[in-house]
Amino acid sequence: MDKLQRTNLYKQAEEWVLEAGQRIREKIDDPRTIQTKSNANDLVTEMDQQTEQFFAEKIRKQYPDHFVFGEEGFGDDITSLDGTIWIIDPIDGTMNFVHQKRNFAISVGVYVDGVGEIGLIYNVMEDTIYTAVRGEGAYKNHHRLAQLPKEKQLNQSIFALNTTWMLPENPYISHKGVHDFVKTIRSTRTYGSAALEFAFVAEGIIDGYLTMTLMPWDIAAGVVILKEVGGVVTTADGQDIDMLHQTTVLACHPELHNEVIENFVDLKQ
Ligand code: 2AM
Ligand code: CA
Repeated sequence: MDKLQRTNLYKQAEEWVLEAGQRIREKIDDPRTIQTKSNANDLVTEMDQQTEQFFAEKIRKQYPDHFVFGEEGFGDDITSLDGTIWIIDPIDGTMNFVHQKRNFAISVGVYVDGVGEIGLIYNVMEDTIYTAVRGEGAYKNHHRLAQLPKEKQLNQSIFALNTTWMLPENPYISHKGVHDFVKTIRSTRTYGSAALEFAFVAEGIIDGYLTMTLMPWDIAAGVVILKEVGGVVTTADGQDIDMLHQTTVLACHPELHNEVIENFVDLKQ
């Protein structure tokens, strides 16, 4: 994909993301149909489904050779990253959408043969859009985001961290490691939308995000955006991210990455 194709695709993707967001805002106070998926706290609403359908229909009509990889199942059955794939979370932070009617995002990443080319994260109720095209920097509301600062110390850092990773019985990460980590860093935040947590690392208002169970659609856009400002994204133990399956994630300032993995991340499996 050349630069012009990337730019045109980005413009189209942004138009659809903004339109989808507008539709959600218009219906934000409508009665909701709330169902659960993998567990009682894994929520989905008719709005998640309608929004993913909106994208799937637009993409299939305009780009019949592209694939759709989405959370709610209206996309294709994706088993490889070959070709052009739109990796879509129609509402990232569904629990926030349901309980708070804010603090959720539309997340769209476009990958070509496994390379993240375009990322868009739209904080719908705040009407704030984070965007990036590979190699051309990252933007918030079309203003270029600064590169992450050259130096950063862990004891002056804020990390996004879901508080459930602090529970001793969590099946993913050793309690001692997380405990020591939380005591070492300056503070933690939990926003409840992985996409927004990535966007905030890219914006430099938090310094990292450590989490254990994300899906490709939660992170596809965020990876593209964060890399453009010099951030590093791997699994929690420093491996390359697998954009087809559930994964752990450490997304952070490059100065902190090794230190976090070596001193604090002790995975249970
Ligand atoms: P979602 O709202 O799209 O489900 C909350 O900490 C973050 O984790 C949100 O981005 C949420 O995405 C994601 N998340 C919640 N439950 C998840 C699950 N079972 N698998 C993968 N991601 C999940
Ligand atoms: Ca979702």
